[in-house]
Amino acid sequence: MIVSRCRRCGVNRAEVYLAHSNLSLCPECFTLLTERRVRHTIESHKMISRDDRLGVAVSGGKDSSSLAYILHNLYEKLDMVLIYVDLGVPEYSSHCLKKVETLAKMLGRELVVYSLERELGFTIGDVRGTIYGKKPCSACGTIKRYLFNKIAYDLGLTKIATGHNLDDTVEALFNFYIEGNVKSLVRLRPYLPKTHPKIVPKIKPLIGLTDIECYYYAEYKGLPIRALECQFSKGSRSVRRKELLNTIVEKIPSFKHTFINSHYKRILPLLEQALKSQGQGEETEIYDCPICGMPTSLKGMPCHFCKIVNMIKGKVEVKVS
Ligand code: Q46
Ligand code: ZN
Repeated sequence: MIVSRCRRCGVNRAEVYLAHSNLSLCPECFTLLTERRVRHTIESHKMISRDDRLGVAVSGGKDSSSLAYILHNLYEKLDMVLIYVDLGVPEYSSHCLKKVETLAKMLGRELVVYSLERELGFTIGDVRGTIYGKKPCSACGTIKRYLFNKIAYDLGLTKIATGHNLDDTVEALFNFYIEGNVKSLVRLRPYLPKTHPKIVPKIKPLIGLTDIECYYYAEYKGLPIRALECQFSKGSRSVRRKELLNTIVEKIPSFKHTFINSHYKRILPLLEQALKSQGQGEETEIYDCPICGMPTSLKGMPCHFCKIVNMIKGKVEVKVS
């Protein structure tokens, strides 16, 4: 029997094959290299500084759990809290909560839990039946983005780290290219700096790691990760797009890496220039939401979050925070 040895240490048995770089690695070398790659992403984009107070958005999934674990190990002295938004999805949300509680204990880090039901009196399932139709996912994205920012702002945190990885980013870019959504293509970045006093900068340290790399990392480190999927994720467009992109990777292993590199190095600078020459730079006007006071691009109107809350108010009785 031929046992392939790890290409890095040459001693241990290789268990992980990274097709994009044609590397076979043992678990130890794989986890070490993964951490180095994340550190490289963080340093090359100057994502974290010593005096940061970091919020890590956790969901109980492989990506955000790996992210919290890697950040904890790389920056042990950094002030860091985990933030979990409980969406009230039956069975799933309480299952995920247990996983993030275990993770927080394992790391000895504080966990802040925000329950939609407790704080606002509704669950994500109540979004169905409004203009969002049967799938609450796009409203869910808006709600989570708003709440992570609001919670971090209220806690005085200086940055929010999310577990968006390479697969998530390529899927989103692919979608924006198809839609011709130039503004979103320009806005989707590994590091979103502060553009308003109430907007907390966002960082994506896992942007260079694939889904499968995050999965292996979490497995090898024995991290508590959820075994259930959200009931609303079935058949979602983003899942179907990811499946489609994976069929390309079967034929061209480096496809996602090449795609993201071409976008950030070659295409993005041209798109930025084009927008500027049309007088549509990245800076959009920001206004205060008349309901919650948080920043919004909508002049004289409630922000997207408050709009969703108002919509649900028509269906169920909602506590006004
Ligand atoms: S949690 Fe929310 Fe996902 Fe559930 S409702 Fe859809 S977006 S599927 S990451
Ligand atoms: Zn608002």
